Amino acid sequence: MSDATDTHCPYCALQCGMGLRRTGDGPVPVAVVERPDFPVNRGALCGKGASAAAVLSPGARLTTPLVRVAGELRPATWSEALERIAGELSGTAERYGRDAVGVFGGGGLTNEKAYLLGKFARVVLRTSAIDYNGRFCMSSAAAGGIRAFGLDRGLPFPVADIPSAGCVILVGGNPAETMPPFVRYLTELRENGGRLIVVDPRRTRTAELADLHLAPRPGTDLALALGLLHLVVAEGRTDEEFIAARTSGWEETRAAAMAHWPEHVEAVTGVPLPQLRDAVRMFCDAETGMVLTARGPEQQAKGTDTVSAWINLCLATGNAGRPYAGYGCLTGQGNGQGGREHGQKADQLPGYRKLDDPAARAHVAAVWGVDPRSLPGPGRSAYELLDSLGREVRALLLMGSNPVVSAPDSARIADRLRGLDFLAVCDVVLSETAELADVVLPVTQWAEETGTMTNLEGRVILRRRAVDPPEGVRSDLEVLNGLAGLFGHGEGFETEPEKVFEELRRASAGGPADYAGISYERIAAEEGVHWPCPSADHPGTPRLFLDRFATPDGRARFTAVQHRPAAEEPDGEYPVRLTTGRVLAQYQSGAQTRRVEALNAAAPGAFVELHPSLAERLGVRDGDRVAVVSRRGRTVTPARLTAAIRPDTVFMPFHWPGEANANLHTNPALDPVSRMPEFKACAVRLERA
Ligand SMILES: Nc1nc2c(c(=O)[nH]1)N[C@H]1C(S)=C(S)[C@@H](COP(=O)(O)OP(=O)(O)OC[C@H]3O[C@@H](n4cnc5c(=O)[nH]c(N)nc54)[C@H](O)[C@@H]3O)O[C@H]1N2
Ligand SMILES: Nc1nc2c(c(=O)[nH]1)N[C@H]1C(S)=C(S)[C@@H](COP(=O)(O)OP(=O)(O)OC[C@H]3O[C@@H](n4cnc5c(=O)[nH]c(N)nc54)[C@H](O)[C@@H]3O)O[C@H]1N2
Ligand code: SF4
Ligand SMILES: [Mo]
Repeated sequence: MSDATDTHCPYCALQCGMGLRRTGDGPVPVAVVERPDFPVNRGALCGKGASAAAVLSPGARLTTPLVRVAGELRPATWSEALERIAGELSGTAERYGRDAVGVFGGGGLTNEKAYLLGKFARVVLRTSAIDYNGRFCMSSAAAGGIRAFGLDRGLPFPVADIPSAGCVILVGGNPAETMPPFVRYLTELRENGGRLIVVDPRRTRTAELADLHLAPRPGTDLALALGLLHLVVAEGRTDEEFIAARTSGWEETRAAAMAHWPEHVEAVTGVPLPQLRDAVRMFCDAETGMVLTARGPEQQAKGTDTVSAWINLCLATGNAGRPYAGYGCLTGQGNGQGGREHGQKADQLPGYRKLDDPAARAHVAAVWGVDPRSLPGPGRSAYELLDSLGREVRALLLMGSNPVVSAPDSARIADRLRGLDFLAVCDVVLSETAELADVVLPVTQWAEETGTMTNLEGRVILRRRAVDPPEGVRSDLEVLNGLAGLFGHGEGFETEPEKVFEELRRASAGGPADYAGISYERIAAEEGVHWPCPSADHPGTPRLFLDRFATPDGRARFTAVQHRPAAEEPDGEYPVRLTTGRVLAQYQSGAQTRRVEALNAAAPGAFVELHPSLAERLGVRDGDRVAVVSRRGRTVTPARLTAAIRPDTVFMPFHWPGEANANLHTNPALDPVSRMPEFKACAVRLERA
């Protein structure tokens, strides 16, 4: 037995198991140690997880509330800070109406926090203006999944199933940098004789592992998937028995794909026709196939249709609803999955219920002890909420996001935040968004508190408190309890995570994401429990859809989709495509990881990645500072030359604020269904700086 506390990483959706051992009285109170028994990562951690304890040190984090006085953030007591927030939020509601008070959450929050934040918005503030950063993450996959299967769970199978598939197509994901311990499932797949196809405009470290790498232009995945489906039909490789028995809508989808000629697809995507044919053969020759999407195809203004097109390919080839086959999305944030199930999304109630469904409202209102008619209706999506700040929404409570760095068209959003009458931010560090706040509340972090997270497999896991938080810091649950109390709602806002979870179980009971049978004890005993799990004697559901899909008739639905260009295509003035994403050693807006020395040494700052042939035309050498100019902004960063990227495309990571922030360029064109912004495709011009 080790003396370490079993818990999980504070960062991404793999939620790697790790141990925390107390180290005594140094500035960092615990050391991260291996936890080889946890099945998902089997002991492996990436550098971010291994160094996560550094953010616990007092030098890195906030330890006292801050209140803006005469233009400056100054230390304050908890009661001053909480009273100021409650006073401003209620004053705003009185002056402008309840919907003028907004709430913005995060997919990194535990299930308990996400649940209580949604309840706070609906029961205490009674505002419809709540959404969260998960909208920027996997919302297109969620929308596509619901449209086809009637249910959205990132992966419908455990990651350990992946090596048993015959062929995996990974579309726009770079787990070698974004989920390193996951890569072993891809290498095991190949060791077992399975094939791997990677679709990415860059030859990433992940693409290096593949049997076949397709490098489309950013924003053309929908055309690519339609082209593959055309070839599947043309070569007679559809699974007619499966289509007849378990799907609906094939004829329209078939017709749409047949109207989509492979030669046209080659021209639109830039992927040579022989490679399209190879991909179809590899996928159809395999006994079972999986398609996994990540942010590449999803973060587009047509992300939902793009996901549907890839799901159509799975359905047409019989690759769904049976073992070692199917469509899945690699969820991103630590609780990207659970965060979208328990009510911080604009249209949602706990258990993945819909806010506009009378039965759902009645069930949740009964658990909350309120009149269903008192619950507000659905509100605006994340970007639309942020864009309304200072106009419709005049005061905002923000918990677990840093939109000054991570929102599309970030200069505009920073202006909107500055235009607010009042901004309160709960964070562990003084993020770029917290710097703009009127009140900043310092909260506990992962090692200092207990709570559940739901990983990319729909596995509900338990993070355990391993150390006491420093003096002066409170948990998000305590913050919500304190604020609710000031609004006269002393009851119903528990501060004990397990009590909140018990209430969440009841609120989710009978909903699509049913947690009723999951308890802290079971999670500990079983290394996590997969939802849906409706009762204590139910084993949980690692694999979905084996008997039926979650649609009313049990059949998976095809959706006929058409390709369309990116919202902003290159032209004479802005001739180059910009796409954005991640590097190994930084996480998201960098609020946490930019405070870790070892990670900054590995990834010290922003850059723009471009092909040597484009660089030559511009007269730019490796390391030169270049200006990237778009319709929305201008950034200056060092050039990084690599033949691994398409010559017509440049790539910027988005982890850094200020003059190099990639989101100064990104286009907030929204997907009509998921309201996802187009992070992965806009048009720019490069100049020597
Ligand atoms: N190191 C690190 N790991 C992380 C995170 C982090 O910030 N840093 N964040 C976590 C979160 S929240 C998320 S959502 C995941 C994201 O995980 P990923 O989706 O793997 O990450 P990205 O880098 O955003 O995008 C993946 C790939 O999409 C490619 N791409 C760009 N445009 C297109 C396109 O139009 N089509 C296709 N097919 N591909 C395209 C990029 O070149 C990139 O290699 O990572 C999680 N893990
Ligand atoms: N250009 C471009 N932009 C992107 C993307 C892209 O691919 N390209 N990807 C998008 C995606 S997928 C995502 S998920 C978003 C993420 O972008 P953000 O929402 O900005 O995510 P983080 O940087 O993780 O911000 C989380 C903040 O919450 C704090 N925090 C962490 N844990 C807690 C907690 O328990 N409680 C509280 N109160 N605070 C906490 C952290 O310190 C940090 O300041 O970025 C999006 N933006
Ligand atoms: S892969 Fe994700 S969960 Fe695992 S250690 Fe790295 S950041 Fe943490
Ligand atoms: Mo994400």
